[in-house]
Amino acid sequence: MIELRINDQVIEAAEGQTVLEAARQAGIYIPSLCYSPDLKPYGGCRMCIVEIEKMRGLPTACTTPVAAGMVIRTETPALTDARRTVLDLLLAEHPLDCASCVKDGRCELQDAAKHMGITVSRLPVSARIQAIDDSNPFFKLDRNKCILCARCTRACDEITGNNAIEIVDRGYGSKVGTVVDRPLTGTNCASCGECVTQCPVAALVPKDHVKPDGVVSTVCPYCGVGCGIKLELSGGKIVSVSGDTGNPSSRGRLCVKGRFGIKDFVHHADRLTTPLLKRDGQFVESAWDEALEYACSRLYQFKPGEVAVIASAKATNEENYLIQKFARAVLKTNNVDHSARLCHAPTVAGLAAAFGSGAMTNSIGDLNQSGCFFVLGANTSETHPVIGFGIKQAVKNGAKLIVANPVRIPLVRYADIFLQHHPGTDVMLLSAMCKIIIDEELLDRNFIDSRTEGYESLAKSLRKFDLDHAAAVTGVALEDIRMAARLYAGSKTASILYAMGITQHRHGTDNVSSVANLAMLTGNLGKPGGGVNPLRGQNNVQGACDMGALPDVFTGYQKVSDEVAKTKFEAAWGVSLPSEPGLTLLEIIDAIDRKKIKALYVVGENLMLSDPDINRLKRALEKLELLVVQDIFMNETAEMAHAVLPSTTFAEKEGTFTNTERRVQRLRKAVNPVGFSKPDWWITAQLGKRLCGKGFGFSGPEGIFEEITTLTPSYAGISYDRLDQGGLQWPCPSPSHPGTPILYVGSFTRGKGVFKAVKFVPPAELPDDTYPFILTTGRSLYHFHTGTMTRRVKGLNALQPTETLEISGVDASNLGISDGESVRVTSRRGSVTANAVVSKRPKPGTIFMTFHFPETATNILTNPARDPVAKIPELKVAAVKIEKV
Ligand SMILES: Nc1nc2c(c(=O)[nH]1)N[C@H]1C(S)=C(S)[C@@H](COP(=O)(O)OP(=O)(O)OC[C@H]3O[C@@H](n4cnc5c(=O)[nH]c(N)nc54)[C@H](O)[C@@H]3O)O[C@H]1N2
Ligand SMILES: Nc1nc2c(c(=O)[nH]1)N[C@H]1C(S)=C(S)[C@@H](COP(=O)(O)OP(=O)(O)OC[C@H]3O[C@@H](n4cnc5c(=O)[nH]c(N)nc54)[C@H](O)[C@@H]3O)O[C@H]1N2
Ligand code: SF4
Ligand code: SF4
Ligand code: SF4
Ligand SMILES: [Mo]
Repeated sequence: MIELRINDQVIEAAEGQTVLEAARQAGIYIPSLCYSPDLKPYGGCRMCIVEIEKMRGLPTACTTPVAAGMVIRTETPALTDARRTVLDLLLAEHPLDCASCVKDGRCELQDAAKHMGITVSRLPVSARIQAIDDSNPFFKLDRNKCILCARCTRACDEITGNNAIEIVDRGYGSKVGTVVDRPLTGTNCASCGECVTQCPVAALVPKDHVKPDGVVSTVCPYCGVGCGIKLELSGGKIVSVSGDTGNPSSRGRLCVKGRFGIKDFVHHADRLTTPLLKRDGQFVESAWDEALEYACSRLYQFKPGEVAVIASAKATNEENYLIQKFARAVLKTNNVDHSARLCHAPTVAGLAAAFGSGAMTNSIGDLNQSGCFFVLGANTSETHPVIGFGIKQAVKNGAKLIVANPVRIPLVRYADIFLQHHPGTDVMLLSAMCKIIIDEELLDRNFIDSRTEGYESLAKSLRKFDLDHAAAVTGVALEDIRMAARLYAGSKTASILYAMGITQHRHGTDNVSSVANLAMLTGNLGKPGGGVNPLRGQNNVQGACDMGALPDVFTGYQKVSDEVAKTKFEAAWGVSLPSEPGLTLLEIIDAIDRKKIKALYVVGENLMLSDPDINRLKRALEKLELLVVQDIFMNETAEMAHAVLPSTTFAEKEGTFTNTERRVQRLRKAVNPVGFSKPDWWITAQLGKRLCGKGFGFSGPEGIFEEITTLTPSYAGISYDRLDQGGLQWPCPSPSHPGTPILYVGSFTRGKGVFKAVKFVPPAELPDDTYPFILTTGRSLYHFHTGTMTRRVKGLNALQPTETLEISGVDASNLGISDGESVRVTSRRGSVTANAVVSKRPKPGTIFMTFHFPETATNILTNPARDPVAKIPELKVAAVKIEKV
């Protein structure tokens, strides 16, 4: 700390701070307009000028670093005069209708004018009127109110990396512009609203602003980034959302879904408000007591092997803990699984084999220390947008980027190398990279010798590996693979980020092993900026796995087949437990189809749209004697249920989520439950109490969390009290442990990391004469999975109203299909109809669809062929034909 003097007041400041920051910290107001703590100093508006002894002129406080002994004055006649001139110019162009402006009371121009006692400009007021851009459904750009501070354009550049807007033209004509003056929605604007947050005036404002009367800090319910959000409330309802700058994972950043996609679904009229029981094919409303009694009396009739439970990656840790406890302790079955099976099951299996545990090794915050990113099978800027911001920033600051994806995703714009390989050929691609690294001796000998085992078997397996064959199979030029290998291995630190393009294959576990091989060969583990980073998908899929909502493990991946673990849980729960691992999600469906499993309890998962081969799934579910679904909406799965139990959303409950970087974070209740809906933990506890009597007498999530920590070594040191100070990353074994931002520093969970020789297995279906195209599936920025939440958000529907089948220009013209035309896609399992979009994104021969639209149920087409280890289905490759309709 250093001392300086501002207006005769001695203040302390940290070295590296600017004069403006030091003054603000000491409570001294210096008017400013272009300054934002989130952006690089700019010195553009010249409102924050100060006088500094021994310095010439009037330097801007926002660009001047503090120095020991500085003597600064912030209010002198010269300063007032210069600021007045700036304000005169701005106010001459700015309508002075403060009283009717949505920014009244929160406007930095108003603050500055008030501070100076100014209400009108001394200059003639301009009569210029500029058109308003209200193309975006969530916010509008009114250039009449713009003061050209460039905070929005800098945010779009420095924070999001999107560069959808910039200040164009100079002098009087300068304005916030877009590419060829298009409306914002016609640009690559991602509707994240970071620009809106930055605007100091009312030039960029949300369209439906309501002044909040309260605010609650919690966590975004969409993806695994786990951004901190502030729910802003009025009259007991959410009216807006802002980013929580104190959250270490997101530091205030949000994407469109977190910022604008919440209130509409939470307060939607379609929310389930009361339990429903099916009578003569129709749902009738029922009281909780009756519905719970029905579910329990029916569940009671089945033997342990005849029931299964699906937990929810959308629900809290506490809820998932209770769900698996209910399955194991009450129903006496390990048949409990959840959507992680469709998602990162190969990660859990493959990384556990290589390292001893399977989770993201590094933290979101250390990505900026990476010299090179290898993003494969992940569309980060659309599916983990706030992590995408970080990658784009790092690349702008000099980091290298390799993208491997059959589809030209938005990140490719920033990539040094783009490998557009055929779907399902990642083992070939990664093996080729490993081979090149070994042959060219680009490996980290030291790391291999001291920290790993099995290198020889990998090296041996690659000795005869044919690189030209790999190029042919992947469809990528060998030179490009070579460049990628050299770039990745040649960087001081390199970070692999991967997701569903790697896992959702019948060889998903092999893919993950190959990724682990590559990272170990180059010593990219256990250090900042490195790592193997599986980006976990759902808001709490990491937590649902940690809580043992899986058929083979209790909490913290303690095996159900391990006598010691079983005995521990039996003692804690006071019951005897089954030791045979249960069935996985698709095995449960198989067993239902064979009428072996007769009753299913589904919490927060919409199987009827998210599982592969829906036609067959539907036939299976129709055979169930009992289907109980617990959800916030009547989804396609709930339609088939005998009983539907209404639960509350994240905004109506307490608990914890664990995000992709293993950070356990607190949720806080912001609004009251709608109707008679109840939090999932309460519902499951009621079922447990009625069926078993003991072990479910919790009065709230905190008590459940305490039980979790006593049974789960990696969570043992975490408590609600500690979480109130900010999230903690597991492993956190004791109350004084600070949590673990980077895994495997010094050693792996299993001691040494182990290489695995991997053999290439092609996808289960390859194109042939009847089904000549490969369908690959995934996500778009604006919708989430089966759409129950985002399809109920008006603005998100406006941005993406329907399914789009993306097809390359070559394929479209061969088939005579034009842009926007309706086509029928058929696989061996069924057909759907969708609108074709002729697109530069997919590789010729490959088409891309999402699975966000019930009216176009893409999973009718997908292949249930599954990975022998992780049992994940091949959602990323199905052979299809396309016909005009
Ligand atoms: N907007 C939005 N965000 C989400 C979600 C959402 O539904 N919507 N869901 C969340 C969840 S649960 C998850 S799991 C994540 C998923 O996040 P991602 O995995 O990033 O998303 P996907 O679109 O499923 O697939 C990623 C990419 O894999 C590519 N791909 C297809 N086949 C192959 C292949 O064979 N090899 C390689 N290397 N790539 C291939 C696809 O072209 C696609 O770009 O997103 C999370 N975030
Ligand atoms: N073709 C294809 N299929 C895929 C994928 C793919 O890439 N391609 N990806 C797969 C992947 S990675 C995933 S993760 C799955 C996702 O599959 P699902 O998990 O089935 O998809 P969601 O639509 O997220 O369903 C979550 C359900 O939880 C409900 N919900 C939300 N909050 C709560 C809550 O607090 N409590 C309760 N009880 N319910 C709640 C929602 O209304 C919704 O019905 O899809 C898989 N399916
Ligand atoms: S909403 Fe986001 S992407 Fe669009 S202009 Fe603003 S900052 Fe840029
Ligand atoms: S729109 Fe707002 S943030 Fe952007 S330049 Fe104008 S005043 Fe500044
Ligand atoms: S990046 Fe994910 S967690 Fe963050 S706001 Fe967007 S959807 Fe929510
Ligand atoms: Mo997922």
